[in-house]
Amino acid sequence: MNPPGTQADFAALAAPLRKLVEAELRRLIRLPQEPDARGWFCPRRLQQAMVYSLLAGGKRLRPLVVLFAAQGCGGSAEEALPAACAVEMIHTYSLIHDDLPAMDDDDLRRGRATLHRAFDEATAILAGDALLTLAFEVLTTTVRPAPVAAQCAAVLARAAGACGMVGGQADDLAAEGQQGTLEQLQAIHRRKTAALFSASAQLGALCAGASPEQTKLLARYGQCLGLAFQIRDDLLDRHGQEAQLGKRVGKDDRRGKLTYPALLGKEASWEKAKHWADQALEALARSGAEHPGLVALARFVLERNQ
Ligand code: GRG
Repeated sequence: MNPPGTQADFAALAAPLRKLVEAELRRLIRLPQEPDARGWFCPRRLQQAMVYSLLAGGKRLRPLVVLFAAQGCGGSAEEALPAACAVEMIHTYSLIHDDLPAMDDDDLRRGRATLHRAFDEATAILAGDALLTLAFEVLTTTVRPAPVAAQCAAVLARAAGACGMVGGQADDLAAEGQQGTLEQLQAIHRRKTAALFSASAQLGALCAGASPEQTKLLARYGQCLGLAFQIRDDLLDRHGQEAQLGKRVGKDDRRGKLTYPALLGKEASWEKAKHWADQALEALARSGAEHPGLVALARFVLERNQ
């Protein structure tokens, strides 16, 4: 194969791992519907709502980062699979909550009605909460050995929490309608989006027993990849096709969001995205975990139309 760089290369590398992830998510999301010895069970409507969003497609990019990183560090996809699924659960919860009327108030996600539109707002909030907590149940009960599970849980909690994804989202909402700077925008992207990509790469490395140095360089790969990904996302909101993306476009400008195209225009935004993809590849090369899937992903995030 040529150096992995085209969308076709990425699709070929991703397909078997996506299949693994889909099957495992399908298994993990089946929660008890009948009371156990303590009388605990998951209400049917809540279960349906969780399934509706988690199994609605999605590119599964973050789980792929986990699995490619694990393989790149000499581990197996199977041992990193619970971590990959945990990351996807957190990502899905964030999308459900992001779509709520109190936040972006969206009606379309992954090509279908957003969860609060298909069910109701309270159910959407609870399904998001339940996916967030299920992610940590999966990590702490399935990743082995237990010290690695604890490390993974700490990395993921920090990335998804108040100083990471949730904090980035808070600042993103606060910046609406404001005249922001490039520094502010980058600080938002680092936390809102890139932190979870960075955690994904770290989790893969941790599950494969990588050295602290290799784990750190993969964390940097994920962070840079996430920054490139979010700039492309900003560009797609302005220039992309709703049918391909499965979500509404043009929302950022309507809401007065602080975005790269709003601040820098199309060409300079594209250059920034390319810069971060190059930085990702540089960190990856230094890590010695140059899995072709991780290389291909750095191009995919720049060229994607969905
Ligand atoms: C805690 C109340 C509460 C809310 C949390 C943290 C948060 C809300 C939202 C996260 C912010 C967010 C949605 C960032 C955007 C990242 C992004 C561009 C997501 C889309 O990712 P894709 O394209 O989606 O990978 P698919 O559907 O393919 O998985």
